[in-house]
Amino acid sequence: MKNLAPAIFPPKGIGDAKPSNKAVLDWVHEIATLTQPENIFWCDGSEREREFLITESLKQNVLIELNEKKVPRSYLHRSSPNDVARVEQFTFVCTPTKEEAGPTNNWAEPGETYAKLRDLLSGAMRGRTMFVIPYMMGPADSPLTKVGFEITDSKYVVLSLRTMTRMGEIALRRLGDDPNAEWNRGVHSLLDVNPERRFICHFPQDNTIISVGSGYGGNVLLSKKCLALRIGSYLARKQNWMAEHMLILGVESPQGRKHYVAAAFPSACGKTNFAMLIPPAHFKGWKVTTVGDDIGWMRIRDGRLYAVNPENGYFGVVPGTSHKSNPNAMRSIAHDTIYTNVALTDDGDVWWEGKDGEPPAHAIDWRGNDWTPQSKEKAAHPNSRFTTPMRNNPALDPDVEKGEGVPISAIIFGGRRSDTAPLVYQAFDWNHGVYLGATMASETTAAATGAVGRVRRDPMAMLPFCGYNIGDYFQHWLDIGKQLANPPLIFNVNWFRKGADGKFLWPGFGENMRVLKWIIDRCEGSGGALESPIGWLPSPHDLDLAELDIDHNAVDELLGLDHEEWQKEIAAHKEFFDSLGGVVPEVLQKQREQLAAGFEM
Ligand code: OXD
Ligand code: MN
Repeated sequence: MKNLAPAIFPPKGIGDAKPSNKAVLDWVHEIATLTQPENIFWCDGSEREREFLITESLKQNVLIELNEKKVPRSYLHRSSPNDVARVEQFTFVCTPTKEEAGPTNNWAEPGETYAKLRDLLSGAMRGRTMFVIPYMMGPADSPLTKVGFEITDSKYVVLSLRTMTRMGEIALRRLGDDPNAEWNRGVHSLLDVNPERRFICHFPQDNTIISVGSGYGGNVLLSKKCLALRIGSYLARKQNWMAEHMLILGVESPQGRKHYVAAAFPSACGKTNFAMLIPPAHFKGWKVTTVGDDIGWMRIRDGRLYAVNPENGYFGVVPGTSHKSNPNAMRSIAHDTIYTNVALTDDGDVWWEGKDGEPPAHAIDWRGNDWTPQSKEKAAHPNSRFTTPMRNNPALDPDVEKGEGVPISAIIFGGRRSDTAPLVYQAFDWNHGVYLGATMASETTAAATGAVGRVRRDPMAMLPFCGYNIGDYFQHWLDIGKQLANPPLIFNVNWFRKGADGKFLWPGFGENMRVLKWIIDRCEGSGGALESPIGWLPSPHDLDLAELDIDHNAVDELLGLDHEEWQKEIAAHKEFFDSLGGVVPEVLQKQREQLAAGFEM
């Protein structure tokens, strides 16, 4: 086997932050006995450690240094061309019974899967360094915060995790010495980065994740999709909270009134852009701030939902990011960023499709080949990513570290739909909102391997991330609603509707503020709306469209309901529910019947 991650030997004082919790030590010992690493590197998250790992990564070509003047303290990483996205077909939920994993997950029997993974991991770290990374998800003083450990043989994972999580001492302190404390066990090995030996396996009952054969972020930064969502959602149901694939943002009016909103959109549908939105000139004095761009953990407090962002950084899609589409993201990734699979210019800068300015006359593409604007290949992979600390974001919300979280006024669901779904509408109540989430659909993107542009149902944007039976997940949403005296209002948005000419009808990006403003108005009881079979719809004059260059017909189309499209849509809801094989709660089946009846009148 080609040695992909040769061992490194740190100088004294680095790599020796051994935790004292006996349960952790026993587990590390067990994994080391199995994988046979050359040495064990106990990470502490310090600056010295970072410098050492960067130096070693540069030597071993795990990272390429970028031009210090253009992108200070930033690096480029190229993953294997066979390993550039999440692999949903090789992602497993290993619960004792298939029913617990439910109809939307790949299920594998835990005993057999452990045995298979043990075989694959046996001796897998020979000649390599095994890193043990303690990390914490959530603010230091939040009751929702969780501790995890990731064992990995990838320096890229260590360096990325120190951006994406609160890593090192802080996590060890939070865990303490109680051998029965709750913590997540994560094991990752690159193996030989072979798609045939690539498995991302979750054992919710054991709070354990084992990921092998990949070096791509979504498969290997186990804090993120694996812990914060798949295992997180399982724990959330058990412990009566919610782990959701949601951005969280704050909106403050010129008068200083502030609301927080959480929004679930499928992967690569603009969550980061929405979370960092800059209101257009017309909304002078309005401010949008970011709590999180991908994951929200929410709990009930005083009859309301309060949310924290468990992450510490952003792992966002690069292509299309520009000063026009997302100035705050551009500022965030201007320094201290790890880029994965973008193009490298001759002067050591990074480039991608959709970046401001002219393409460079020559670059090295994401695969490491020469590239010119005449090349047929893309310079950056469509799912190329940035890993950047949230503190780089100029619009970071001041309450991002608040342990109690931020109170959520509205939940927004959304997808990428060329037709059918209007720009925005509001659910009649919580249960109807759960139905909107449960029947969400979106055209697929490059965030996962497979066909792009196919409409698929993606309930609450959690299809690839719900760690248990989706029917129980829907029921959990309904049960949470019953406990909320002041539930958030629920909305559905679609920035992506197209006209007959195939062009987007809505300008999107900063202009989405106009939709957000209507949502906030509704939360404050002031915005107008018309009752329709699908929910409360704004009429054109309910939206503030002043100073927006948009055709009246386009607005009518954006807010219109096409009966034929909706008949098809409702039939698709039924087909989807039927495909889940009887797990959908009766309340949601009733919602569908009511919706269908609305179109028969
Ligand atoms: C992500 C994803 O990386 O959803 O956030 O795929
Ligand atoms: Mn995501």
